[in-house]
Order: sequence, then structure tokens, then C-alpha cells
Amino acid sequence: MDELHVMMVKQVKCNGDQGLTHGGGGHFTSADIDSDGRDEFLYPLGSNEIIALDNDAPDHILWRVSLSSTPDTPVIADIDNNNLAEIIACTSDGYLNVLKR
Ligand SMILES: [Ca+2]
Ligand SMILES: [Ca+2]
Repeated sequence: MDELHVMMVKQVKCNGDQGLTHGGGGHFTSADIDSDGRDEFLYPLGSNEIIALDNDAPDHILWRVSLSSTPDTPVIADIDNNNLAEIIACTSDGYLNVLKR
């Protein structure tokens, strides 16, 4: 399997007037982020990281990304319309983080 590299592409301050609030340390989500037809599990960790786990081997960490503070539940969307999913997560310091391959 090719290694999946995920990088931060955008960080937008999103607290205050925008009304986005969260307590940090969200819940897992699943999505097919590498377009192989099978979902991966994404877990936000209290240690400022999001990790992705293989659906078939949940003890195998596919990748991990460090963020500026504790991430909330990730949201998956193709926001640049290139047929590859981006990972979007708010962090407890009030930033909206967009991650992509
Ligand atoms: Ca997949
Ligand atoms: Ca995309």
C-alpha cells in the first residue's frame, strides 16, 4: 500500500463572531480518504493529533498529523472539487484546519 501523506493546507481563525464553538477532543469519523473504496477511521486525540486507522487492521496507524491544539471531530469533504477528500477539523485554539493528501 502506498503511504498516505497528509499535510496542512489551510488554517483559518474561526472562533469569535463566527459562532463556532466546541470543547475539543471530538469523536471519530470514517471516510475513504485515499480513494481506494474502503473507509478509514479518523480519530482526534487529546494530544493535538488526528490519526487515521486502517479499517481492516485497526491497530495499524496509516498516518498521524499534529495540529496547533486539540482537534474536534473531523469532517470529510471535497472542498476543492478534485474528487479527493479533504479533512477539516476545528482545534480548541479556534482554528479551522484543512488537511489534504
Ligand atoms: Ca480508503
Ligand atoms: Ca479535494
